[in-house]
Parts: sequence; C-alpha cells; structure tokens
Amino acid sequence: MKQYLNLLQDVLEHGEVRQDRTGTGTLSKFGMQARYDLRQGFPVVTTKKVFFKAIVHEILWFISGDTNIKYLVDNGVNIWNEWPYANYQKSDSFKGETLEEFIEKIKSDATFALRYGDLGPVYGKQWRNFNGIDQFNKLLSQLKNNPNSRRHIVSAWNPVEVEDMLLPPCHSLFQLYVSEEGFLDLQLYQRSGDLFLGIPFNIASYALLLELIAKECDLKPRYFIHTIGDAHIYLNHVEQVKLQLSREPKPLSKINIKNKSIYEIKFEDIVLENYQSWPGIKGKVAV
Ligand code: UFP
Repeated sequence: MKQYLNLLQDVLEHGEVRQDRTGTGTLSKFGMQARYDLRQGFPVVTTKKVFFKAIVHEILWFISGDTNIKYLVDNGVNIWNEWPYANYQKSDSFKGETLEEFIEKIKSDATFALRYGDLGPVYGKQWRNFNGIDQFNKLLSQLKNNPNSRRHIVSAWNPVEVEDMLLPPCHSLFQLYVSEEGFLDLQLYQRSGDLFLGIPFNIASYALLLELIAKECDLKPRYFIHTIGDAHIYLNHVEQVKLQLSREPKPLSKINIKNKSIYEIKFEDIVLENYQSWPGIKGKVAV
C-alpha cells in the first residue's frame, strides 16, 4: 500500500493550508490519482487497523438501495451516524440526547429511525433509482452484453437531489472498463477525500465493489484507479498521518467471495483473509 502512503506524504509536503466547511482547516491538494493492482492483493491499508466489517456492510447497503442508517447501526456500523444526528439536533424533537442515546433510539424505535435515520437520497438511492433509472443494474447488463462500451458509468452526483442529501456524495462517479483479455478495471472520481479517515475506507470499498462486479460478470478484477479532487489532511490529523508514515506497510490481504448473484451476497459470504495491520489510530471526524 505504498500508493496510499505516497498520497499522505505528497499532501503533507505540498498541500496548501486551506479553510473548509467544517471550520477545522486542512492541508489540501487538488487532483490526485493512485492505481491499485488487485492481482497483487486486496488493498486494505495496513499502517493502521481498518474496520473492514463496516466496509462490507456499507457496500451491501449501497447495492440494496437503502439510505437509512438503521441497517448499519443494527449491524454495529457507526460510520454514518454523525450526519443524521447533527440533523436531529436541529429538529424540534431534539431533547438534548447524546449521539449514543440517539443511536439507541434508532435501534429500538422503527418509527423514529424512519423519521430521523434517513440520509436523504444518497448513494443507494442514486445507484438504484436515479430519477427512475436503476443505473447499477443497467451497468451489470451492459458489462455482460456490451463489454467494449465506453459508457459503463454510475453517477451518485444528482444535481436535482443533491440539496436533499445530508452529505453530498464524496465518491461521485465511477466507470468500468473491460479489457480484451477479460480483465475488469474500475475508476472512481471522488470529489473530496479526507486522506486519514475517509480514504482508507473508500479504497477498500471500491476495490470490493470491483471484486463483486467482476465476479458477477465473470471477469477478472485488475486495476482500481482512484482519482481524487480535493485531497486533504485535516490539521487535527497531522500527527496521526506522521505516525502512519513512520510505519512499514505489511503484506496485502486477500478477499474471498462466495459464488452467488451480486444481489444475494450476504455479509458472511465476503471474507478478508490474512489481514495484518499496525494498531488502529484515533482521529476526530470533521462533520
Ligand atoms: N469523506 C471522505 N470519504 C467519504 C465520505 C466523506 O473522505 O466517503 F463520505 C470526507 C471528505 C470531506 C468530508 O472531508 O468527508 C465531506 O465534506 P465536504 O462535503 O465538505 O467535502
């Protein structure tokens, strides 16, 4: 995972200090790219422990078209909680609950979850129902029936609905490419990337998506190409980034996915093997 460390190093050295929406401040560079060859192993960052379970649940949640955090929190995945909570704090029903109390209510009260657990028309909605179009299903059928197409695109960036999303899509658009030898490549355009907290997730997540789509289409996964618009390190993550850069990366893991239709794959069908990593590193999420 040298590629990820190169991104960190580059932004640390050459990023400009820039103010941002959250008021935290960042070191930032615009327009970066990294290429991961999945034939050499599955790219889960090894210089800190990455919570892979969350990645698997999240990608299955996207594919299912769901946009409510209830499925995630019921499965112990808490990566999306801050946004609905911030939204709830602004509502008339807010009674001073902590984030933990809010999440407890999402778990135990289905009506409350329906009202306050939804993120708006985020990824799942756009992939499966972009103004009535099931982009994801179309993508699969095009990959199978028209592999040479240069139009294998899924866009989560829907200008008509972006105002209604609690967090406008960071991973905005992805495109697939089928090579003559039956390899499948995926390129993601990510408009904004938090290099310390978000990006390790995003890399593993889209690498997993590439593996899943390749399996479904009987192709061999090859390159995941990660293009990032505003690539930034929050100023309160600089120490954590330096600690990561001081660590030697470990050998890459492998991914094992059961042979099943992509819509039937369950959490248990996806197994990360031989994941070795340095210990986790804490850092505050900028909301
Ligand atoms: N962010 C990521 N990856 C994600 C995600 C969010 O890096 O998958 F959902 C970060 C990027 C940025 C913040 O720091 O969250 C979103 O803020 P903004 O909308 O202002 O770019």
